[in-house]
Amino acid sequence: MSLVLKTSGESHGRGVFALLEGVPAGLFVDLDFVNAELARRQRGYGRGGRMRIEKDEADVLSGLYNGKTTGAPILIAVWNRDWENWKGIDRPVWRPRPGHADLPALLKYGYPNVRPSIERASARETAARVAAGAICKLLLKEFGIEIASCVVSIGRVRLEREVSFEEMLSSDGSQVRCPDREVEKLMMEEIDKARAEGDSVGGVFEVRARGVPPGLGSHVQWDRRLDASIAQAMMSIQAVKAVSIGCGWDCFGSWGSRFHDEIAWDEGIKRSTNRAGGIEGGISNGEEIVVKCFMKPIPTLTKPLRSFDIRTKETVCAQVERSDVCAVPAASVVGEAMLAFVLAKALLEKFGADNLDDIKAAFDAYKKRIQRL
Ligand code: EPS
Repeated sequence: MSLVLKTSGESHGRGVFALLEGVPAGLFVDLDFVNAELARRQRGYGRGGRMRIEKDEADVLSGLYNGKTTGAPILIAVWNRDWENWKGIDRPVWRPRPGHADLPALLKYGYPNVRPSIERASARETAARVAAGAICKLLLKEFGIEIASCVVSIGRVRLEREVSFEEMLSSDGSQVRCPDREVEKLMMEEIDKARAEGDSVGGVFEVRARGVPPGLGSHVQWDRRLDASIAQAMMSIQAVKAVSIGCGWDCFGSWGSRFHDEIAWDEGIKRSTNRAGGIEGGISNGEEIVVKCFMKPIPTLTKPLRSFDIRTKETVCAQVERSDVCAVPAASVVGEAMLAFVLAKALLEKFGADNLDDIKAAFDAYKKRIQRL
C-alpha cells in the first residue's frame, strides 16, 4: 500500500476535504498541530477578504481510534464558513480570466459558464492538502525529519543571501514569511504597489527538509525518482510554474566542478556543500532537501486583462472576482505540506507501511547497516 492523497470540495461549497490513505497505525494525531498548520496557511500579507471570513479547522471524520491512526483511510473536512453566504445562489461568470483554469476547464467539461471551473481550481483546495500534510509531518517527526519554508522573492524584490534552517523556522514571525526584516519590508511595499495598480504579484518560495535519511526514492525507474515526485507535487500547487532542486536554476551557467558536491569520509560521510539539494540520482543522500518554486502572479486582476464574453463573443475585460494580490507566503506553507506528503510516501515505501513500531525497527536497522559502510 502506497500513501495516497486525494482532495475534493469547491471554494464556496460546503467545505474542502482530504482523503489520506496508507498512514500506518499507531500515530498520534495532534489536532492542535494540524489546526496550527491551517492557521499558518491562512496568514500572509497580500491575502484578500476571504481570509477574514474563514477560520480553518480540521474535522477528522474517520481513521482514528482514541486519537491514534488505525491504518484505515483518514477523511478530513475543512468546512467553508463562506458557504453560508453562497448556498442556493448561482453566480454565473461569463468572462474567463487569462491565466486561470476558467476557459480550458469550460471547454474540456462543457460547463454552461465559468463558475464550476473557478470553484474547483481555486487554491481554497490547498487547505485540505495542508491538513493532510500536517499528518504527514507528524509521521516524519517520529523519524527526526523536519520541514521548513520561507519566501525568497516577491515580484522584483529578492532575498539575495542563503538562510539557515533555523532562520527559515523563524519566518512564521514575518507577514510575508521572509526571515530578513529589511527584505520583508521591501516585499510588503511591492505587494502594496501591485494592489494600488489593480495588479497581482508572484514570487519564489523555498522549502527544506532536514533529517531525511539517505535512500528515499530510487534511480531504478523514472517514476520512483524522489526529485521527480517532488517536482510533480510542487507543480501541482495552484499557480506554481517552475520547480528547482538544490542550486538548480540558480546555477544554470556553472561548470561541473562548481556544480557538484565533493564527498569526504570523516567517521561518516561528510560534505561541505549541498548544491544537489539533498538528492543524487533520484535518491536522497542524507543532506537537507532543498526545493524552490516559482508562483506566477494570481490571474484575478482588479484592472483586468482583455478576454471575451462566452455568450456574445464580444471583447470585454475579464471577470473581477474577490481575490488575493499575492499568495506566495501561503503557497510556501502548502509547499511544506506537499514535501511532507512526498517524503512520508517515500519513507513508507522504504521501511514498511502498516505499524509505526515495525517501521521504526526497520528504520533503525537500516541506519545501523549504512553506518557500517
Ligand atoms: C481564490 C480566490 C479567493 C481566495 C481563495 C483562492 O477566494 P474568494 O473567491 O472566496 O475570495 O481567498 O483562497 C482561499 C479561499 C484559501 O483558503 O486559500 C481563487 O480564485 O483561487
